Amino acid sequence: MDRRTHVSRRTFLKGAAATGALAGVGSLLDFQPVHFRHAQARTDISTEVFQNACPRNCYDTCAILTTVEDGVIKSVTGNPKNTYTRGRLCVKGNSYPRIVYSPDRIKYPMRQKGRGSGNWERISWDEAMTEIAQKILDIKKEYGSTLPICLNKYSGNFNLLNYGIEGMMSSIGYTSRAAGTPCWPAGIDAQTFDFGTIWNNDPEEMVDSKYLILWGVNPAWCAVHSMQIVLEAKKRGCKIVAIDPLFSQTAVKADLYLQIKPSTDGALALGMCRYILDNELYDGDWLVRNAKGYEEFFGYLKNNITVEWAAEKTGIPAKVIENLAHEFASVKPAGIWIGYGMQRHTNGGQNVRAIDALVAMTGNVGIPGGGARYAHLETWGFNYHAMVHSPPAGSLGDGDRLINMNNFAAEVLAADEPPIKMLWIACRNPMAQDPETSVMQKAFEAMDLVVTVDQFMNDTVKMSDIVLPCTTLFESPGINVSYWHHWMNLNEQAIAPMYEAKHDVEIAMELSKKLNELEPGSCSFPTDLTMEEWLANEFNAGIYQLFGINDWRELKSKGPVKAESLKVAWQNGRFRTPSGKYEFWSEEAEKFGHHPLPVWVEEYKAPEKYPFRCISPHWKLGIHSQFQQTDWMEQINDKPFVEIHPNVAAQYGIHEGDNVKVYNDLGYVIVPARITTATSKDCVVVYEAWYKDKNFNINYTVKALPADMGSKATGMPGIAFHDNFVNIEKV
Ligand SMILES: Nc1nc2c(c(=O)[nH]1)N[C@H]1C(S)=C(S)[C@@H](COP(=O)(O)OP(=O)(O)OC[C@H]3O[C@@H](n4cnc5c(=O)[nH]c(N)nc54)[C@H](O)[C@@H]3O)O[C@H]1N2
Ligand SMILES: Nc1nc2c(c(=O)[nH]1)N[C@H]1C(S)=C(S)[C@@H](COP(=O)(O)OP(=O)(O)OC[C@H]3O[C@@H](n4cnc5c(=O)[nH]c(N)nc54)[C@H](O)[C@@H]3O)O[C@H]1N2
Ligand SMILES: [Mo]
Repeated sequence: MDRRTHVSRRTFLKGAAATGALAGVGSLLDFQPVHFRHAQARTDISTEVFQNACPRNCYDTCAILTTVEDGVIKSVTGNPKNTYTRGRLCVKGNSYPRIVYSPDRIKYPMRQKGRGSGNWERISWDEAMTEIAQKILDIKKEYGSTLPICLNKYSGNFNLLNYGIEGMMSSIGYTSRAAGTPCWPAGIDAQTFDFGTIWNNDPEEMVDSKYLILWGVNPAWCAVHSMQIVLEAKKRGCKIVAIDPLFSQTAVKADLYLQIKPSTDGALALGMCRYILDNELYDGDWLVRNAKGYEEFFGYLKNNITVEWAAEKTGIPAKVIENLAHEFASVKPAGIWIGYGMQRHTNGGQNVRAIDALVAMTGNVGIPGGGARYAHLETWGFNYHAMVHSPPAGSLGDGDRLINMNNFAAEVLAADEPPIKMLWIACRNPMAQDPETSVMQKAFEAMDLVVTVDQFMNDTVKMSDIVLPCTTLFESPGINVSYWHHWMNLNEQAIAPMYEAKHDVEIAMELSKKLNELEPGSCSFPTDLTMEEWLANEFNAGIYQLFGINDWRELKSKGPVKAESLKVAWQNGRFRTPSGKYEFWSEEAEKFGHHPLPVWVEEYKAPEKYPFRCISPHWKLGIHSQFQQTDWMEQINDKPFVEIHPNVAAQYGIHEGDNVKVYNDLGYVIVPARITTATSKDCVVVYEAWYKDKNFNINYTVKALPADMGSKATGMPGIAFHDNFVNIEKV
């Protein structure tokens, strides 16, 4: 599921010479880029600073300043004009030059003789385009349809122009599409039932919170700029509580850490609600003015929930739950940041609804410093000109065929009439990031042609027939907004494309040219726009008004701009639910097969054979399969590992560094042990990531188990990555 489609179609969609150049890191203190001595001695150097925008699928979506000397990137740093980025980048961002100038980059189009063989040969762009275009036309002839062609694209690059990949597919006819998202859909549906959509307060005003619960979220690694804000709030007297099964780096910094049993967050929130109800600590005025169905919710609490029960479910003592509820309801503004990690469960959506209820019941919605903060798409109202295209005249069929991204492999294999024969993969690494890797392998093996567009030889590229090299953010222009903060960042082209790399939209234009050359009229994707024209076509009056500009070119001198009017979500009390109120009772939820109220839904339990829950959260030194393979990261982080509690390790005779097999019916990984009390006796932890040249992927053990929610907003349910049960043994 792409971010865009939440906004528009809610129903289903959203040079070689410089290799090895020394690339420095901007000073974190004064924002001045570090220059190298040998460079400073020269007098004929042209130095320019460009604005760039980190396009990763990350809360922080940073504004970057890039110093370029004689066409070579010398340093990157955060852009201080964006007060969220505040002049600093994360460890990954600071390492960007190592991505750009990595000797491992895919440099030109290549064809592999035998998928997975490693037997690659260089081919020209023209050869690549001819082979791909011919295959598309052959498929159309054989099946009378382009449905055997399937696109799988997601979050490798959220530059608005990258939606041109979807546009290219639409331009050849009706195709099969990976729909849904592995990321955040259960929580989106939950908030859609409660509020009508997702919309979080400006994270920069979190400094005004008096009480902040970080619930299943790890900003110390996954949103480092927000962690600064959390710490500033703490300095100003805000109490910080972290709720997580793991003693994360975020939890380390909190005033109070509660180690909750995974997937029982709804029980904790409902237990707190019951205490608040019994002690009349709720905000009755707010409820009367703004809420629908709170009486029914109160009735549910009285009949079904007790604090003692919540203590039993969550493993958190009743007294602690009472104290937490008391404090949360007695201080205003109090806010909760609901993470994406906590909703990757079979009851994840319901648990988010229960937390929303706690925030609403205490009148913390619509106020600065408060809120049930999850995400937003309020700044995403672009034209999607690159994305929205009609199929060529005379195309057969009546629409795209949707393949659940969260069960992609099995659905690709099962697709019939017509079957799926060709995959186009861009901004995605399904061989590493998706569940049931062995089934994914089979799906790839069943194809006639797999084309992957990427920068590095990752697990998916290894299983492709043709790989096409794409530019990094520094080599093509773009525009980026965030699903968390309220800024818009322009991305300028800072250097010429490396080697033979092209932007995905340029690749789409090339393919369109070739298709029309071979069969006139077979592709409707425009072929004559410059990248700046593609960019200009994304803007409209609404976006200009929201960001207070008249033309996107102003960003070149002005720098990043912020949508100030969005600051406090739901302040006007007009919710986007069917009733216009905050809905404790949601008929919309009922329509999607859920209880209309935020109720407790039992968590997925460990089967006897596999007693440990394997949590596979996000890692600080990479974002999914990106960054970790670079030289700087490898120096500080050369191998994956499994975290095991000392008692469990003792029971299994495992010592620090021993190789451990983490396995279940689906598959296994063998990784060294790290023994730590950061995890509980019930959980082991393996961070999801791609390590270069290492046969490692925790998703071999992960089942394509759906989360409870996601279908309303994204067309497909989310995925319960953290309801993964395994056993361990020393090998
Ligand atoms: N460095 C870095 N930054 C990133 C990313 C990355 O890979 N690396 N990924 C980006 C993306 S795509 C996303 S979606 C976000 C993710 O951002 P987060 O949601 O912050 O990250 P996760 O690691 O998925 O999960 C956060 C926490 O949820 C906890 N958790 C798991 N199950 C439960 C549960 O049942 N209850 C509770 N209370 N907690 C639970 C995990 O232990 C983990 O500590 O970060 C973005 N930023
Ligand atoms: N076990 C487990 N698995 C998970 C998760 C988890 O918590 N646990 N988290 C899930 C989540 S939240 C998410 S969001 C997904 C992310 O899954 P993906 O979207 O697949 O994530 P990435 O690895 O960030 O990006 C995929 C590829 O895009 C490439 N790329 C970068 N820029 C460009 C570009 O401009 N063009 C093209 N064509 N390619 C580019 C990168 O090199 C990379 O190989 O993973 C999910 N997988
Ligand atoms: Mo994600």
